[in-house]
Amino acid sequence: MGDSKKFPDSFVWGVAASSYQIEGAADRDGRTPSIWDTFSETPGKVYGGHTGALACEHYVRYPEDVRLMAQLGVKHYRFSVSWSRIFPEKGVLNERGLAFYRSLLEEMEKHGITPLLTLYHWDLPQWIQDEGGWVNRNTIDYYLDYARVMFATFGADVPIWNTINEPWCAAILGYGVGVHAPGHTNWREAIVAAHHLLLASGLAIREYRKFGLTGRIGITLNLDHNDSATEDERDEAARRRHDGHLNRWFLDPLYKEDYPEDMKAWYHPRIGEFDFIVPGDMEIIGEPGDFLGVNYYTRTVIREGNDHPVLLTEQVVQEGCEVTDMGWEVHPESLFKLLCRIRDDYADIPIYITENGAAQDDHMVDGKIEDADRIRYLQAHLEQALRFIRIGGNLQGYYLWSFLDNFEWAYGYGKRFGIIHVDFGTQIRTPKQSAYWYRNVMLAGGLPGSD
Ligand code: GBH
Repeated sequence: MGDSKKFPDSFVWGVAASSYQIEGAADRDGRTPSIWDTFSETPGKVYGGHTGALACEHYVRYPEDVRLMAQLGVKHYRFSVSWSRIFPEKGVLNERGLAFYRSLLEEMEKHGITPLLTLYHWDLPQWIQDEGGWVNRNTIDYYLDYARVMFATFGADVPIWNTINEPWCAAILGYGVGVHAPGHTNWREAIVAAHHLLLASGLAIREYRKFGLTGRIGITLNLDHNDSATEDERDEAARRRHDGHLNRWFLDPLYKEDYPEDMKAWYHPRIGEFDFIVPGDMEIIGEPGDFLGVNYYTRTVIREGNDHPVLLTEQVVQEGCEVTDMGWEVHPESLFKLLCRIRDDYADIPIYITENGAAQDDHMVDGKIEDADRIRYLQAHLEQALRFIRIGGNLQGYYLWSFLDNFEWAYGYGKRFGIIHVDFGTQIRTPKQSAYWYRNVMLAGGLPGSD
């Protein structure tokens, strides 16, 4: 491998996962149900009736998993904590929950793997949902109690923290579209929940600062680059609404301390007053984090239509565009455009790509688990990441989604994102060809091939 596609020496190469998607052990050591247990146990909500009750059994197999990471040369691991292991009931702190994450961190430390800890990756304790979940402003206080315990317990051992993973998914898919837990379909609830999630993140950043720790903390957003299906002004307006609800509704408050005016005007007749915004809130949301986490998977092409009842938009897949097993367009250049936009329209802040990857069903070829499409996807996206770095972009790391095949939310075990194959019958882990490819990339600190 030549040196021509090398990343900076300080670049963080990692893999990512989340608690509910891999841990299993749903009722071990005092854990109580999260909204994802409830949701996945509700008939008709998740493909095949799958649940995360067993998942990858990472809760007991974590030593093997961490060893496997180390064998592949992984130096950074982004994982999340199951909140209902820590606070299984109101006001009850569960030491056995903390003990699990202590053991996991010790195992990682032994193998020289640096953690990025996500506090919230969608598995809200059910007891909090019973009080209204993210629609109820009190949930922020419960979240801060939890965050403080985590900072106090693991602050010294964890150098990078994520407050919230993808508030758009948690709020919009959970409370507005209903395809994620808790499965509500009320757009006002969705927008209120989004506000509370952003507030919770801002307040957690403030709390973190009080601990006098030397690490970094930031939120992770799921963002896209979007194009209009045609040049028709109505389609272009639809694209702006899509962009407004997904990207600007989250980036504007974080970096401009306000929700976008055009979207407020669109929502107002549909959801009512914005009386859930209390004076002072926007300042808290604008509390600067140390970095922005970006999860990027696909570009979206939008036109006016009736698929989306609130936005009056429709999504199309551009003819001839390659898609992954999720049906999502493979569009690496849009990652570059998105990164440039963050820098140009918002802030020149450090960015970590906290997730990027592809769903692909794999197959055996000559005793190897072949996933050439995934390798091409990863290579192409990392090339665009490098392109951004080369024009001076402040991109500092990349966490590949995902380490293991896992519980893919509403798709259950039907979609595989892992670079490690998991046989969910035997729990046997087998590296796919992409895992060996990524090992070489991490080892070389750059991509194969020359410009
Ligand atoms: C992430 O969310 C999650 O953080 C992670 O847990 C999950 O396993 C992973 O992605 C893979 O799904 O409009 O149909 O073109 C991803 C958020 C939101 C990204 C919807 C793609 C557009 C899909 N996704 N988005 S589509």
